[in-house]
Amino acid sequence: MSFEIDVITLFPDMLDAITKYGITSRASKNEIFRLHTWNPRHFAKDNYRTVDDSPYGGGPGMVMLAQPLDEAITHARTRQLAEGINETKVIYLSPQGELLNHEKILQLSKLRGMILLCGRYEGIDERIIMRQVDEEISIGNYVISGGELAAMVLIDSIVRQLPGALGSADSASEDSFANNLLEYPQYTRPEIYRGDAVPPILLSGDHAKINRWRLQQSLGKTWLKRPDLLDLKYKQGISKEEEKLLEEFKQTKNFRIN
Ligand code: 4FV
Repeated sequence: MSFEIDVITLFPDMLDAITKYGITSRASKNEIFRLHTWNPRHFAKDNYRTVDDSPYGGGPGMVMLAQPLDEAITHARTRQLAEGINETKVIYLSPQGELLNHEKILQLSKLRGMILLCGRYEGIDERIIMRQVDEEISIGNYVISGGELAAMVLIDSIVRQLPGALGSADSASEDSFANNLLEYPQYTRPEIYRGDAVPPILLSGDHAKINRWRLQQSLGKTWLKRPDLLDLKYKQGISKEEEKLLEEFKQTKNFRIN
């Protein structure tokens, strides 16, 4: 059963970045998910196939017209229903949306399908949000030129959670945000690079010690770089072992700092 994704966009070719490259391309070829795009311009009524107009009340820029979007979304719903998906979600990517995070991605990955609405210009007619949109999601508190890049961030992060999408080789990084810790440092050949050596513990073959070191590094890096995540970690619950490892790390750090 494929995860069905329909994307409403004026630039369908942008989605090639998902279907033609890397892990998402392989998952698409293996039908772990299926992507369909709908261009609102194909539903525009006039000869110029107009999809935007100036905002009522004045102001800069243009706003996307309701009708072409409404029809594109309706066609996407019809396709998903034909695939047996009765419960789809229409998600509008916008700066007004809920900030995307790992928890949200896990929740959405449990759906059977979703319809992603990509805005352009200043945004879309509010009546489409009222009539058709179930959720608004933002990838960050900044403005980009269109919803397509945000939609692809969402698709990529969800597809990685789908069974069979990740081969064993590329599974590790999943757990980091799963337990609110940053990833441990990674090293590969050569052992010495321009005078910098790989931490000897990683060459020891002692996997218990290596995992302990990696956990300590994840805790330490999170303490240094993302104390906000560490707060979530404490709320989620931190083990005695983890507390001890972090204290040890802080000692070495403080020792080095002073
Ligand atoms: C955005 C974000 C975003 C707003 C106007 C597209 C732009 C333009 N989408 N997370 N941040 N969208 O900036 O999702 O239409």
